Amino acid sequence: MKLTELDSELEKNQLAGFWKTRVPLHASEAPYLWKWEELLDGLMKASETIGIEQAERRAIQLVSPHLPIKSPSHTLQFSFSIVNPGEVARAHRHNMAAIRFVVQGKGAYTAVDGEKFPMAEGDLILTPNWTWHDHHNESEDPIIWLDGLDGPLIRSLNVLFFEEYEKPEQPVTRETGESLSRLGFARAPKKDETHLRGVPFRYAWQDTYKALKTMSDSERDPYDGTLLRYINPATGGFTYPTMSCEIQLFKAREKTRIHRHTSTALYHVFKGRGRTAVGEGHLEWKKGDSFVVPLWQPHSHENLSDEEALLFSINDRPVMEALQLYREEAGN
Ligand code: GTQ
Ligand code: FE2
Repeated sequence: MKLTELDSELEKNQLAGFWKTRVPLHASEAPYLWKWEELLDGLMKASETIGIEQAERRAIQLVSPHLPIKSPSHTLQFSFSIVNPGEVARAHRHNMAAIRFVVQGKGAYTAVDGEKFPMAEGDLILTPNWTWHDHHNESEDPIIWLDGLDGPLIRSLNVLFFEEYEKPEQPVTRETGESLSRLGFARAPKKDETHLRGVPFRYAWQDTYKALKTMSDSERDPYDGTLLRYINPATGGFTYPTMSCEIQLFKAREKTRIHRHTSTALYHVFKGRGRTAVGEGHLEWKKGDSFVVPLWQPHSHENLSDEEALLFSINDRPVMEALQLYREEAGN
């Protein structure tokens, strides 16, 4: 029998000979940077054009020109939301895990599973997978925050579920600050399985910044400067099983060494200006910009100013570690 005959016979029976197949290997992905000015312009126009009742969320997402999906990476996404004074973004839940990192404004709150979490610049608020959440702006000015989600990963697993709450707002059933009292201090680890998913929580900027400043004198990573992970306060592990949130500080003119790893990271510049070398090229960044460092691309960071620089980021390292796929290598 001829090989071509065999192949066509197999094809008719929904089969394929492995001799024909070349399994596609990892293809290197291109980095990309989104500038703050264009994004802010889009947000201002959206806040005039789109009513909050019209859009489930008034958010603008980052889209990589190098991917087949509308996303900045194949696992994680960034979008930016603007909520005007008096507006309520109605309650819903989904099994994408989400985070809010407040970029501009104050006097708003997100309600998560019955607790109000105040939002001001630099605060990080967690809404784990399947928790009810609605957003409120009680201040006189618009508020802008960064949404980080594991959406592309959840969609690629075809396991995305979504529910709208029966009313625009969920009832508040807990004291503000309750989660901090219950979880935010050292105590015996919880046995409760639901905590493995992550917990509703707020990391206040004041505390984050104090911790970073204290660390920066003593503990510095050669590849990441002074880096802080926002840990799940119930388990001491990653923020979520699908996503780690981190913030890092680079001192004036600090330059890191090159490495690469199998996790993908999305960055947002919270303060300062600098340059991240990725692969053959580099991304030059300043406050408000966002960028992606795709997996396995050698990269290093440099603070180009005489003041400190701060990068907030999310990455999919927890997934890579859980699947025994995490690998890291030093560069030259
Ligand atoms: O605020 O609940 O940017 O569910 C994307 C999906 C924001 C949100 C986004 C969401 C939200
Ligand atoms: Fe949501």
